Amino acid sequence: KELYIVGAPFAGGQGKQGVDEAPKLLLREGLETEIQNLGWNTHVSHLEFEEVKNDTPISNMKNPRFVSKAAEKVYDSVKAAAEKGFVLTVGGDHSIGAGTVAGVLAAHPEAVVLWIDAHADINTPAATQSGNIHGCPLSFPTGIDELPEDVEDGVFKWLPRKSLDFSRLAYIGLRDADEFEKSVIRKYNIAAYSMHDVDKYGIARVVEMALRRVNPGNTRPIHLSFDVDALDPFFAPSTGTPVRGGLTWREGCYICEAVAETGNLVAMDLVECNPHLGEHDEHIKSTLHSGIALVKSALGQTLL
Ligand code: DIR
Ligand code: MN
Ligand code: MN
Ligand code: MN
Repeated sequence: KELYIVGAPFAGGQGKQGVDEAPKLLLREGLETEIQNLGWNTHVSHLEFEEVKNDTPISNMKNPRFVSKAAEKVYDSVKAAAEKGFVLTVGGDHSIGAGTVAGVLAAHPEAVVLWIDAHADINTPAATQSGNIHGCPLSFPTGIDELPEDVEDGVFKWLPRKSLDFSRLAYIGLRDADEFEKSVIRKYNIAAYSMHDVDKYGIARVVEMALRRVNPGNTRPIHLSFDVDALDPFFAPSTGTPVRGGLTWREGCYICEAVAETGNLVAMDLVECNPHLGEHDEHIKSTLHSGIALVKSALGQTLL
């Protein structure tokens, strides 16, 4: 069992520094050894992202060239790793998800994506209100981004459009989707389970329904993209855009355990841990440890 940890210390998809320090800190807190203890052979790499000068907005996107180049680097690494084994990409902000999704789909074209997040991250370059590309990554592989072919400096030109069909994307944990994103979810009938659904059905049924929608018969590989802000701020306070009313520690871990039990999980992202945020050291520690617990749950840890 080979497992590739891709450190993606990238903060350019949103406005807060610090999220780029998470990969090294998660490793320092024991991420790799915990994974080895579950029986995996680990291979660690850390990407480096070169700054881009004069990175003026394109459409409403901030830092478009920087983010596009970084996500392309992530794409290359994830694609290569996914051809050899399990890929765990550790962010960084969620803009790298454009690269992880495209990279996993390049290696596993039939894969489905489970996006666990308070947010839907499917704003288009024109629709984004914040301009932060961490709120846009899913617009590219689904092909709704509407960036013209001759876009300035080839921004996001490397990314294969429509590699992710809407029928293969499911959300769990939503509670702060933008109006535009809600309209996209309705228009394309995306399998979306909000915190209301978690309250109503319980997490076990929600995961079951999500998997049945996007992966009936459990025949396809699964990519689990976990934004730590899906968890309630009580469990993950050190994140850039916390939203109250989120998943408990156990609900988050349960999602990962249930997906692991399918036997089809091939890749995971853990993103948006920001060790510069939080009121004191305990906040940072608990956020990092929540992240590590999610990863262990996805990689075969059992409670009995
Ligand atoms: C918001 C927030 N929808 C945006 N997105 C976040 O900026 O587009 N994603 N925080 O994780
Ligand atoms: Mn620092
Ligand atoms: Mn996100
Ligand atoms: Mn989020």
